[in-house]
Amino acid sequence: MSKASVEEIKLESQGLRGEIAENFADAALTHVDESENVLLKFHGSYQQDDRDLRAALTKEKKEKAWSFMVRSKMPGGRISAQQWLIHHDLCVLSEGSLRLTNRQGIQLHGVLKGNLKAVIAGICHSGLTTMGACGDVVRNTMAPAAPIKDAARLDAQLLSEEISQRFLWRSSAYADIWLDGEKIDLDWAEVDVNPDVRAKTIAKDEMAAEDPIYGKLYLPRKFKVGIAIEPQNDVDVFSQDLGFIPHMVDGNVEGYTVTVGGGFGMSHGQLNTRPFLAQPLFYVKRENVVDAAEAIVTTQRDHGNRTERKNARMKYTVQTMGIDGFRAEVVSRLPGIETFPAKPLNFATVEDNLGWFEQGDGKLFCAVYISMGRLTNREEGGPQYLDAFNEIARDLGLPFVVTPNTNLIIAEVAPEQKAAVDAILAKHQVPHADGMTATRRVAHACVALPTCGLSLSESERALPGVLDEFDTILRELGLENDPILVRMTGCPNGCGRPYNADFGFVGRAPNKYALFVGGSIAGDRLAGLEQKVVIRGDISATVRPYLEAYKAERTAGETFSAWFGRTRQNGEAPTPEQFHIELTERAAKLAGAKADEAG
Ligand code: SRM
Ligand code: SF4
Repeated sequence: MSKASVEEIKLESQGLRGEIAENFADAALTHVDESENVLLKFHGSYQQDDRDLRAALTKEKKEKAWSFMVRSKMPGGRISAQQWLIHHDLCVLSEGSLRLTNRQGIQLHGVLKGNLKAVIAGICHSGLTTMGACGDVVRNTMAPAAPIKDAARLDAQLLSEEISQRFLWRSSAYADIWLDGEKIDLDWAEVDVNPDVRAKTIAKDEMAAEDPIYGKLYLPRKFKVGIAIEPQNDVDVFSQDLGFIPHMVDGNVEGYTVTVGGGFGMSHGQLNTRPFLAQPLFYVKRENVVDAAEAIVTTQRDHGNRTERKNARMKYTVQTMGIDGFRAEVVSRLPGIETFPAKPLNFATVEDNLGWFEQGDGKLFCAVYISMGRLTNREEGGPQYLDAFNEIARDLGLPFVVTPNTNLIIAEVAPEQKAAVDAILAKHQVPHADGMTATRRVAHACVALPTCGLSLSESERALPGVLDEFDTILRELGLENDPILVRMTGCPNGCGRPYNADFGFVGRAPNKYALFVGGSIAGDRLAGLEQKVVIRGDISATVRPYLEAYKAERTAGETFSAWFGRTRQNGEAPTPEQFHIELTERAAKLAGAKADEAG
């Protein structure tokens, strides 16, 4: 679909309504038109087909095995026990698993067309929403996962809810199509939510003729917001279009440093597309933060590229305008609001802290490792994830938090409930992360096959096996406790955030990955393309020399990221421009060269 046509579909959609309702009313249709699929994304769903079956069905001249992915949106990943139970029950209308996403949402896959309305309505009745989970709008706002009750974290969560509320799209289409026009109060979470900012599905009486922020064309492209608290960068703030980092004065949040222009999508070999890390824009006082967000979003709305979707993300707008030009434009949209120079930022890790911790209010939380974020009941002794969390929600009434590394936190645990939580986890064979290598604990893969229509290779189904191989080498070298960030994606779109990892595997064909090395466990440095093609079977042999060199050359306590920066990058992280030159030169050098030549 050409870019112009997406813009046209939005323009003519009458508030993102299109003919979705008509398509869904027609039970004879197994799937929807492509233009309705474009609009459906704004409602939080993607039409997909089972790629495992595609070739056989094509051969048999049968139509694709169509279904829908549904994405729930939860600012800061917060979900109450009741909301969890509803999601759990909705599994029966899907292929049977819940997939935690690395933007702290939840996806159901394999929902048949006839069940989509029930699933979306069910999620809304739980008090969450799918509205704006996908599409050219502000997506789920990320916030630090750990439910620690300190001023910084409480404010970060509150801010994520304020941003979510401000940037919901305004049209009755959502309620009309999925909820029979009914208005539903959305209760984002039960954990420390300020009642004043509880979001609402937009009802008819709140309708504007045209969306007050998005207009008729919405944004040129998806838009992602994350809030991080130093030194833990769990939300990967530099990968976000828009990031916020709080600054504390006398124990309270005085304001936030604002970063702009991060984003990871790129296309192999298309040198006008590439990942960027966000740059500091300015610092604003707390009371002005959401207005500053709106000024940035509307700057992107008005200046983003609407003719070429590949270059439509805000990262390109920032590059085109220059950070100073972009800042000047944003500031001009903030009359009467003072902005200040950004504060220095210092992050140490993108990891989740797994295991039991105190919340600071007498209660505890337990962060549980979930392999690739996929919650199923594994057979034959594997973890019964679905049963375990269902039981914890149902019998103990405890809420959860989805982390940006697709793990799950059991929150608000009273000390006397700890033993019961541990017993349920043990009963359902949910492993504690204690014995795992530090690399496995932080690794992530995007969904890819069989549901993702864009995947070029396996990712979620491949990384566990790759990690087995990493584990063998790491244990052999005595590096099992060194956090080395390994991320994988099934295509260059970068959903698994591979471009700032120590090792990023980016799918380019079945069993073939481009290898990026040299990002940072802190999430603040881009990796460079090291090898254009690594065959799946050669991954061990390819990474071993790096790990051996790290083992031999590292100084006491030096992380892999720090070692790589010191020895391979002259102690300097590559700037985005250097990364681009690297990629360009290497890509040129590699053109026509042997597939396994190092770039
Ligand atoms: Fe993503 C598209 C899955 C986080 C960059 N992403 C997709 C789609 C919807 C495929 C499609 O367009 O048909 C994937 C659905 C697969 C499936 O079957 O479920 C998909 N993305 C995911 C998730 C589920 C991966 C995961 O392992 O958790 C994440 C959902 C997050 C959420 O709850 O909203 C997910 N996607 C990301 C991230 C990471 C992040 O946001 O922190 C990125 C890189 C950061 C960025 O946006 O730059 C990311 N996804 C993309 C892109 C490339 C965007 C670009 O600027 O070029 C696409 C393709 C597109 O938009 O055209 C994409
Ligand atoms: Fe699909 Fe590519 Fe995203 Fe993986 S990175 S989920 S393959 S779009």
